[in-house]
Amino acid sequence: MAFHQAAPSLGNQYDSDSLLREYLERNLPAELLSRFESEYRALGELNGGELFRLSLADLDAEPVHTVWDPWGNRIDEVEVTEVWKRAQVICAEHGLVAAGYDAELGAYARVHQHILNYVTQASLDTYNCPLAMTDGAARTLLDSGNRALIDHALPRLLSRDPTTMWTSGQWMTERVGGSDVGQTETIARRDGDRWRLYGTKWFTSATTADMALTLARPEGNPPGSRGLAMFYLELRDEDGKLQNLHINRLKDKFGTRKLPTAELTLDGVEAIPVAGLEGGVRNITPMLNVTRTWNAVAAVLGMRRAVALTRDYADKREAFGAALIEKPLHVDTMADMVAETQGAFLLAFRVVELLGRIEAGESSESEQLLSRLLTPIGKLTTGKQAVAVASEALESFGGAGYVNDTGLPKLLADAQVLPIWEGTTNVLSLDTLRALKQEGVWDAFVGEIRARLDASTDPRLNVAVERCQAAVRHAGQWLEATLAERDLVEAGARRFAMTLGRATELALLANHAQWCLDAGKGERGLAAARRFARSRIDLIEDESFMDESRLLVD
Ligand code: MFK
Repeated sequence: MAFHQAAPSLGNQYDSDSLLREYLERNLPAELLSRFESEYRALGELNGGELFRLSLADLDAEPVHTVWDPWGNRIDEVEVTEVWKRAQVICAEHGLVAAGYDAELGAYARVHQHILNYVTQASLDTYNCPLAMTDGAARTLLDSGNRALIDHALPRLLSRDPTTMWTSGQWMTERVGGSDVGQTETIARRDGDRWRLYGTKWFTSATTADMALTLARPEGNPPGSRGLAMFYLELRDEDGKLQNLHINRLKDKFGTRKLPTAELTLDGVEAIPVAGLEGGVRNITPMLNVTRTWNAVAAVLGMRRAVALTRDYADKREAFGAALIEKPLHVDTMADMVAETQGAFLLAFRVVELLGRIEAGESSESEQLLSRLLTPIGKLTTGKQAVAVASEALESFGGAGYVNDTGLPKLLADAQVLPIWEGTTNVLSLDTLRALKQEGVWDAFVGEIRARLDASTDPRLNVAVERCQAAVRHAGQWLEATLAERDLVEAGARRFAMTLGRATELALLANHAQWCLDAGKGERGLAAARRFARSRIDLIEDESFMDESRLLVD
């Protein structure tokens, strides 16, 4: 009989994740872990089993936009896929958004929420996008202090009942401005005591939302981001019809194809100013910081999925007389993927921890400053790692990794959005510099690194400690020397931000390795820290190197 290769499969995505379980034992109070562990395990089972199979069976399905009904009425209905219908129920019932606001969990609400996220989403076809935006909208409304909107929308956004839970969109991108949001052309016009919006939104996720936060310029306001206001709107009227809003088309994207991202025309849609009639970009930044945190966790859960599939296949696939797992070169390649994934995990969850502590009112000033810096750094660093690890995972399957109906190319296509949306790597590198303008941010960062390295005392961790210290020292010197030189600091911003990101991951890995050694968890953490230490941490180059950039591109 002809040979047929067994496909990769997954087990329980909670039980098989030793880093996750170590992290929880270390960071979640025992009482909370024992309360939630069975839920994590059940979701991990669903994720690696039934939902994984469903997502493969549903691979070709895509959202369908129906513009007209049979009688010529414009309806703009969007039918989502089976996985998304299932995801709506699972995510509401398990409180994927609500858990982050569970006051009873105090500073741990965000960690609990993002563990739920991490153990479910890899099989849910980018349903984390509407969850992230819903969470961001809840945070932004709360921060705005707009009592009427909070009372009206929050119970719906935080509902655990799939029949009543709302999701929110985040409509910021226009034809003129994806990164440079200040160019927004949408106009807000008074209509009696109401406001109506007129304009086109070029990328909007997800069109199935119930409400959205968006930016528009009240007529007569000055240009630029300060002249924008943040508006709240509901997409449908009481009869469920889109109100003065057209879906022009769904985007034909490289990845995240289950996510109905649309171009919209706002043709007088009624909207409510959330927090005054200016300062819209500043007012919407809580949303950006929440969704950037989700982005970092999305990167990590995607990397974890890529590694899990690669690892399973290494047992099943034989070449040159043995299973791939017996091949030293394959093992070396996979070990790099694992070390990158573990570093990214610890950075993403550090960002999550800080968010939870701040929101619970339990953070120090230094933690608040650190959070402002690590949020963009976490997003930009993990986004790039996710693409690299997904690409390596595809290669580990040889030709099968390049064949669409194996479901494997989707890993890469879906990862590729992570460094793009919610701020590209370069925009977030500039945001890192913006964050560092605030006094005390650099000291907070250095303090975090020092504390992690001081606790990493095993001599086998010296390589990690020394390389991390050297990278942070170099980054500090570079910042001091170039901060006054606008072009130079901008040119080096990505190298600088990535260096901070990789150095933070290394410090967290070393610290985690030490904990594992002390807690009798073995030497896997040690191996991850030592391997990561040997990758490039310090990416900063000198002025003459940077000067040659233009020579190359002209
Ligand atoms: C699965 C996980 C994720 C799923 C979600 C996917 C949803 C996808 C939908 C989207 O992709 S939505 C589009 C996302 N778009 C962006 O992320 C925009 C990227 N561009 C930026 O982030 C720019 O840096 C920015 C638009 C913010 C620049 O705006 P400005 O107005 O030209 O810059 P400016 O003047 O420095 O900042 C305005 C104010 O905001 C300043 O405060 P003040 O007015 O008090 O001076 C800044 O300090 C403040 N600010 C900017 N970024 C901030 C911030 N404050 C806190 N945190 C930040 N990150």
